[in-house]
Amino acid sequence: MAELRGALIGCGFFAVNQMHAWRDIEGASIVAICDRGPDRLRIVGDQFGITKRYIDAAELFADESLDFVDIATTAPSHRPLVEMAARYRVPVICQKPFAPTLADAKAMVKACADAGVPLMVHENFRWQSPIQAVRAVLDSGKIGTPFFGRISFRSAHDVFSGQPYLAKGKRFIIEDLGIHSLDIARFLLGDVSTITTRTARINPDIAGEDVATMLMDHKNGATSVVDCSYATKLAVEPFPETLIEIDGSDGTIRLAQGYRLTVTGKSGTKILDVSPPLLPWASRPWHNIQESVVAIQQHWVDCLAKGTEPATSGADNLQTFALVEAAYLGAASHEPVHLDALL
Ligand code: NAD
Ligand code: 89Y
Repeated sequence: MAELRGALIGCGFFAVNQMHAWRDIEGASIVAICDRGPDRLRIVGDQFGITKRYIDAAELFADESLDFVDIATTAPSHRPLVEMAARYRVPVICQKPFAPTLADAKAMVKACADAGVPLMVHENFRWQSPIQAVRAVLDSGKIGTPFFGRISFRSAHDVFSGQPYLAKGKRFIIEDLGIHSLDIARFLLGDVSTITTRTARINPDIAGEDVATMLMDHKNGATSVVDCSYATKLAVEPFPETLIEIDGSDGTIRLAQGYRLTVTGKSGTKILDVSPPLLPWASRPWHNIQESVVAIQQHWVDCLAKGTEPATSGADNLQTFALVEAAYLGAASHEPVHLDALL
């Protein structure tokens, strides 16, 4: 099959990982880039040898013949850019958070569905190899039927120096990081019927919440706790590890700090090192996230080749995004929120 021709829109902090990953992936390459900021356009264009550069996404779509577009801008621009891709019938990947609101997210899914255009949200955390290892244990049946889960991300890593906009929004940790943890909870334990949320802001220098604790009822009867914090100072900083506990009818799974996976089943306990590989262009501690970028982008290329729906399609991501919206509603009201009322 001929190599897919892609364009990347948004050449900021995280897009560099996506550009590295596209270089590693077989079957696709980035032929043009776009950023409304000339400096970022030049820096990323020069770093990756891309000569076709656009300041305006409309000109990119009008001039280029593309097999897909990869949107790596922040949320406010996602809806107009995804709808533009749909108008030009160009398959589209969109970074998380998918949109500023659930109403926008639903409109974006509809625009792509109506145009017959594949849409994947770059929801990459579930593609981290330690998380995939947990999923594989569940699939093996070793712990039986899961009835409890805890998905935990607690850190004091300074994320604001690389992503200063995170300090300014009224919404912070649920929309930015918790969205990944909520998606992992869905990936491991299935869709959710009800969520109860408490939040706090510990860091006085930011506008949004930096601590969130969420209790969820999954439709299959399991209960989970999703907790995240950027105000947790630990002896050994775990960023960006997601720690997981799952209890099942026949055993337990523990993904502990240092990528140590302990599985206890009927035949005893096994301890595995599920550390992600350090790719040649990656840097610690981001290598866990960086590897998952390669995995999700390869998944996109495979899905386009086979004509199958990506695991984190726009439609799938509405379920994760609805949890974000429900968490903020519940944090404000101190009441449980039923997901069916939002979807
Ligand atoms: P950033 O601000 O560093 O970069 C965004 C870039 O997009 C900027 O250079 C900006 O000029 C450009 N841009 C914005 N609107 C545009 C438009 N309409 N047309 C062209 N260019 C436009 O942001 P970032 O930190 O790289 O984050 C980008 C997205 O990636 C965010 O949604 C963030 O949540 C997400 N992110 C994801 C992960 C992950 O693991 N999935 C990690 C970090 C960030
Ligand atoms: O933006 C966030 C993400 O998606 O992963 C980690 C992060 O960069 C900071 O919380």
